[in-house]
Amino acid sequence: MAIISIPSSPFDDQKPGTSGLRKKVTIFQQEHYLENFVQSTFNSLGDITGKTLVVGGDGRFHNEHAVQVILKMASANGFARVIVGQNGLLSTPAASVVIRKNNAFGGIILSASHNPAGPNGDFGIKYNIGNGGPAPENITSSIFSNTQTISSYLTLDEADINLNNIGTQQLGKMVVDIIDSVSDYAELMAELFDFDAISTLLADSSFNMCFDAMHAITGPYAKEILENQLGAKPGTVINGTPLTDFGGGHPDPNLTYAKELVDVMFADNAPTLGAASDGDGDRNMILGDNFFVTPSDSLAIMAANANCIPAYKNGLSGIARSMPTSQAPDRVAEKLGIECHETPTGWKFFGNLLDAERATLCGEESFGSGSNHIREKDGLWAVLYWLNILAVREQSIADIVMQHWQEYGRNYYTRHDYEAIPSDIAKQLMTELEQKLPELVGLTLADRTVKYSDNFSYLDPVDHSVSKNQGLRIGFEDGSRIIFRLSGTGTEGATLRVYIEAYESDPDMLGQNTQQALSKLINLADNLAGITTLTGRTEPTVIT
Ligand code: VG1
Ligand code: CO
Repeated sequence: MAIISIPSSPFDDQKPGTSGLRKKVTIFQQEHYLENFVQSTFNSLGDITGKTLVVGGDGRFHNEHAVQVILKMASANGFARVIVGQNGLLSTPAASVVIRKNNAFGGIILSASHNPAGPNGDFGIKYNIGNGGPAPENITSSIFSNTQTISSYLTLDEADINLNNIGTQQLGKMVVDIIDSVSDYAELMAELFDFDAISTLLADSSFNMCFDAMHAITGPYAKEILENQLGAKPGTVINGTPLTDFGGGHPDPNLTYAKELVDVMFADNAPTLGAASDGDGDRNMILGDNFFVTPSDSLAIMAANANCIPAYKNGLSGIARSMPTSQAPDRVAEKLGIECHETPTGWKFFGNLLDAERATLCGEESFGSGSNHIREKDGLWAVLYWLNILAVREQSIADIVMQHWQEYGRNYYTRHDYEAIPSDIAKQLMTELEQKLPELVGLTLADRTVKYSDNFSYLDPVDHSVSKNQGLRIGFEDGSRIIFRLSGTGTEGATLRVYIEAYESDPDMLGQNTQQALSKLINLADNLAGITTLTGRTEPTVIT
């Protein structure tokens, strides 16, 4: 049993993005590539001797190999204990639960989330800190600088351990605890929600539900909680067995990629509730019978109905949303008289607000919502939240949403993604647009007056750190907005995201088709940024 130091040299492409380092599997398979990133992470954490680390991933191709590599390196670097999900599996929210429950020093999560998997797909790795949330920018920048100077890493000259056996094993001087991947998470859900009321709802013969796990990590969690514990009909969870290539699909719960579920929910005699989660279990899509709930509306409605949920019925301290998320939650915060925060994209920016109890609920337009129960977004949690609302209100999802619009007005909202455009063209588009921004203020465009146009910069109210270049915004006097960002999770060329929002309070105008209601702003976005001219694309790859 020897600790060995392996000489290595830097890779120049290990800068963490919105949520850790994501690359093609083939990139991760290069000799020393994963090891360099793991050692650079450990080197960024100060003294780790004697500490506890949590490790797990979404089960995609390369997951198990990566877990074995990390275990040996953790032992060689001095960790005293590593807690691992059985077979190396932990959904992202479950990893956050396990870190918090065990007061671990931190955790490593292996996932490329909603990106496709398999030998030709993507892989990813990220570090979470002791509060259970994604490492903040000071740590991710330090990891990146360490990757640029690394010259060796530490590991053990040892055989792989058996990840299937729940219980304790020894690896060098380090203890490895293999735990059930689901039970800690399921226990926490039972504390937050009214499981009795949800069970009664699910037992009602007129209530049907379909949950699409998209062949990814949420399957075992959803089957245990929805079917075994809450008594949902067997078969409620579809595509519930995790596969290393996610069945060849794109595990992104939206109207385009969750097609099987969408077909079920937009048919005659559709179930009352449809839901899906992503590759690593932190996203959610909520559908009613022939009805789609926009994620931004979902956050607003969850906040407005917090009184239905045991864990939140005593009130919310605040709501936080990412900048491109629609302003629908702001109206609820205003009515509740609570704080409302606008952060850059990515869950890492919510951690400080949650820790300081300045936000209870958080959300992003990208099908993510969560609360102070952990420090990650949480797909199944959101589904249970909606189930709990339905159990209390005994109305259809469409009725609940439409009633919300009647009360607060409707924020029409859409996101247009242009995937895999050449990186230099994407950069040119953003640079030219940014140069134009100062001239736009005061102009009348698409029948609206431009109030501000800038590159969003965030001042964290808790630690006063500043994050610049978080997206180009054009805001109008009437509250409408157009936002442009480049994705920080894609692995092929660049992905341009255009977010468009307009507020409508006229009760007769609440039932329009979203794309039609926003058509003038959509055209304006194309004209201002020259999307068609520069990219040659006449329509987005994905519309959500
Ligand atoms: C996307 C989403 C962002 C989300 C991130 C990670 O980032 O827009 O809201 O936090 O993915 O989600 P980007 O930089 O590609 O826009 V997940 O489910 O990958 O952990
Ligand atoms: Co995810």
